[in-house]
Formats: sequence, C-alpha cells, structure tokens
Amino acid sequence: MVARAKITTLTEFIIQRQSEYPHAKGALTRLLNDIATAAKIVNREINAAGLVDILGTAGKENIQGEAQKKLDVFANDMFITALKGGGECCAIASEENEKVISFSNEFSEMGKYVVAMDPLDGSSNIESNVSIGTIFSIYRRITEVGGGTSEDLLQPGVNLVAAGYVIYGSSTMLVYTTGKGVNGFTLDPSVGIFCLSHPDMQFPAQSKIYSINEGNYIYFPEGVKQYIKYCQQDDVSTHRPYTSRYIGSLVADFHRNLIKGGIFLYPGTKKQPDGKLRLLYECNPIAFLAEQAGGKASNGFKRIMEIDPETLHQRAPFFVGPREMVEQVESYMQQYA
Ligand code: AHM
Ligand code: MG
Repeated sequence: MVARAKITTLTEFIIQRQSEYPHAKGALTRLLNDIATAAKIVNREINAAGLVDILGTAGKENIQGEAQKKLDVFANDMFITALKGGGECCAIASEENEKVISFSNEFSEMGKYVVAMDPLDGSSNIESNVSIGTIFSIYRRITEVGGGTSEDLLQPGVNLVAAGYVIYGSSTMLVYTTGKGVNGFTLDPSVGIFCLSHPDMQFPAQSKIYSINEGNYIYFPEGVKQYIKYCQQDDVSTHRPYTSRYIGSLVADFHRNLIKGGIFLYPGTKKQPDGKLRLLYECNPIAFLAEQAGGKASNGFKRIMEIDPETLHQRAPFFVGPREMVEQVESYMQQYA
C-alpha cells in the first residue's frame, strides 16, 4: 500500500504558526479563519454564477464610478458580515465603500485588528469566466477604544501584520503571509477545506514573463516604454525576449507570475499619474506577499510598503515581481524621469 502524505489544513497550519508565539491569544488565527470562511461562501456563489440569476450589474456604481456587479455586492456583504461577527476586527476599508466601516458594538470594538480589502478584484471578468480574487490586508489598530477609524487604516504597508488573496480560478486557493514566508492552500471542494498545497512559495530563479496592459502604451512614461523594449529584445543570456501574459485580473496575473516567474506592471499615465490600482487594498497586500516570496514592489521610485497613505482609496503606480526585474524597471524609470 502506498503511504499518503499527511494533509495539513489551513486551520491546523495557522494554529501551528500561532504556537510559535507564546503570548498570542489566537485573535489573528480567528480573524484569518473568518476570512477563509467568507471566502468559501463567496467561492460557492461564484461557481454558481452561471446557474443562477446573479450575473450582471447591481444597478449601482461604487465610489470609483465603476458599475458594481451583483457578485461584488455579495462578496462585500459576506466579508463584512464575517468580520463583524468574528469580533476580532474593529473596522474595515473596502473598495466598495467610500468610508471606513466602523464596528462600534460592544463585541467588535474590542477587536485589535482592522482589515483593508478588495472583496472581488477583477470583477469585470466575471461574465467571461476568467479568474477573479479577493485581496485582504490586516493591520493592528492604532486607536485604543471604540470602533476603528480611518487613522487605524491609513498605515503604510510596513505595518502589515498579515495579507493575502483568494483566487477563484480553475481551483480556489488562499495564499497568505504573516511575514514568515508565503504559503498557499487549495480548497478541496468535496469537503470544503483549504489544504496546504504550495508551502513556502518563492519566485522562481528564472523569470521571463511581463504583464502589462499594452493598449495604454501611448500614455506610458518613457521609462516604462523603454522597459517594454528591453523585454522584447533578443538576448539569450537573459532569456529575452520575455513572454507577454495579461489577464486583467490582478490576483490571477500576480499568482501566475509568482508561480511561473514574471513581473506585473500598472504604471501611471499622463491621464492617471497614479495609475489605477489602490494602495491600501491592492498594492500593499500584493507587495507584502511579493517581498516575502523573494521579490520586490515599487512605484518606480519608492518601495510600495513605505508609502504613507493619505486617503483610503488612493492609487499608486505598481511594479511587482522578482527583485531583478523590478530593479530593471526602476532603473529605466529613474533614467527617464
Ligand atoms: P477592479 O478592482 O475594479 O476589479 O480593477 C482592478 C483590476 C485589476 O484586477 C487589474 O489588474 C486591473 O484592474 C486591470 O485594469 P485594465 O483593464 O486597465 O488593464
Ligand atoms: Mg480591485
């Protein structure tokens, strides 16, 4: 009989990690479990999206002026409900809500953490069955009493306690870090449990993918245009020309690049100098994961995680991937600034 390797579930893994901190009381463990539970319910709805009348817009626009899809609304509500009910989180910033959602009931205001999230990123891809994701970041609160405030959420990425994403793809995965490496868990849909499938994820040594929406080329800064030229040049010693891959769904693009080796770029343009992606709940969490996987994340001039946020929904140019690739873009950005 062939011996089967032991399966480690997400819950077991988080508890094992927590036991390395003798003073931890399990609050972060419970918070991560709340996120995983909400993710499973969102996953169920996404899988059923083609079967039930849930596709299409909900008839509202979010604060960025984009049409909200029904599933965006569902995912947002589900994560808010799970985090509010869990009692470990005293406030949330969500892509779908203009202001901080502060929990000031007796139960949740004791929570030590705040969460910034994009409940359903890449949702313009829902109709075409392309992978989408949830992105989350967890900070320790700064205020001491009552419901959390924007002060608790306007923290630089270097203060992150944990961050991760859930990718709803050909399989559903939860990938997260607490600053001790990156670990990925695949959902076994038959039993509804996330199982450790990708321990200690690192960018591969040899990377040759670049991901960018080249349709915007004309508006890109000169440094990015030069970098794209560099990617397309023929040079065997550096494995160029690179391969171009772009899904248009940050979680899916980043996840592929983490596994196969590649850089993701969303630069600022003349029309949108800060690009499109939001610092608090898109750039920072992905930057934390990238750094923990041996990579780097930059706005072209500065480490993403060191940017002091001023507003909840602020955007940042975003270059993320293996260290050498990001440094190459930075050098072009600086040269052509
Ligand atoms: P969203 O939060 O409204 O879904 O927008 C973010 C998405 C990212 O997932 C993706 O990287 C980017 O928008 C794609 O933008 P574009 O269509 O301009 O290439
Ligand atoms: Mg988004």
